[in-house]
Amino acid sequence: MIDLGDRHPLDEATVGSFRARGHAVVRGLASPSELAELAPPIVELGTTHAWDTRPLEERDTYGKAFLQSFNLHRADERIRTFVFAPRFAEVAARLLGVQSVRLYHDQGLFKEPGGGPTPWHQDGFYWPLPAERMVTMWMPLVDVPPEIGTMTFASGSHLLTDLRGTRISDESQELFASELRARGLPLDSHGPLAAGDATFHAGWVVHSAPGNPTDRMRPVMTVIYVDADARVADVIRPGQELDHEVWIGGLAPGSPLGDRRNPVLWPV
Ligand SMILES: O=C(O)CCC(=O)C(=O)O
Repeated sequence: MIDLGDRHPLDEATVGSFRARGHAVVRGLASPSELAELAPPIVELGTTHAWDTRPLEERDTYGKAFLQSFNLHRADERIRTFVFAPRFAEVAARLLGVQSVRLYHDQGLFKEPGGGPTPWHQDGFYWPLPAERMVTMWMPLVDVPPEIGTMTFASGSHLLTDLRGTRISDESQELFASELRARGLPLDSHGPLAAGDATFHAGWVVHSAPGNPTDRMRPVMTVIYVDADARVADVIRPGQELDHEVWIGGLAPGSPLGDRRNPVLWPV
């Protein structure tokens, strides 16, 4: 029985890179034998539980970027093992520099054959929480060669915090592209990733991903972590209402998070 309960070595350079650039890669975070057991249910439910399964050509830019499925850990014990992995959560806590992290939510992000690019955006736009205390783990479940496309990050953009962008769309692409050009921030990616490698990105880092011109699906599983002591934002902004309701149960502004929806994943 796989439990992913051990600690993964993390060097200071990786932590330093995350803090300075807003993203880092952690190679070999899950092993091939672990993924052989845990990835199949994610790959299956990531498509059958996707919220928008209309044909690609009927979807907007956001919808074309990926099949998106939420909180799959509730549907399958093996996916729960993956999402609740102390090994992954401990890395998230160390990168954030906090004692303890909770689950915000998980999501499958499957870029389909012929799927479109993921426009530039900041995740924090959607989150009714302090995004500077949040991090996403993004783990491909198959090897991801350059032509399928991993993410590109505007290094250091997380330090600018809220750039007052907009939801993921053609508009966010244009807005951030010109903002990044004006600021001259370096654009970095981590090259090809193997199944079980993971990138971690900060809640305010501006990021994007190219489209998938191949005939292969790009199944990626993500887990979003939040500092366990973080409180609900004082103001729930337009664009955050859905997340506020669905992921934290509409808790009042300024409230601490609860264990039922947002369980502590580290320490166990
Ligand atoms: O998977 C992608 O294409 C983009 C993922 C992303 O934007 C995220 O995880 O915040």
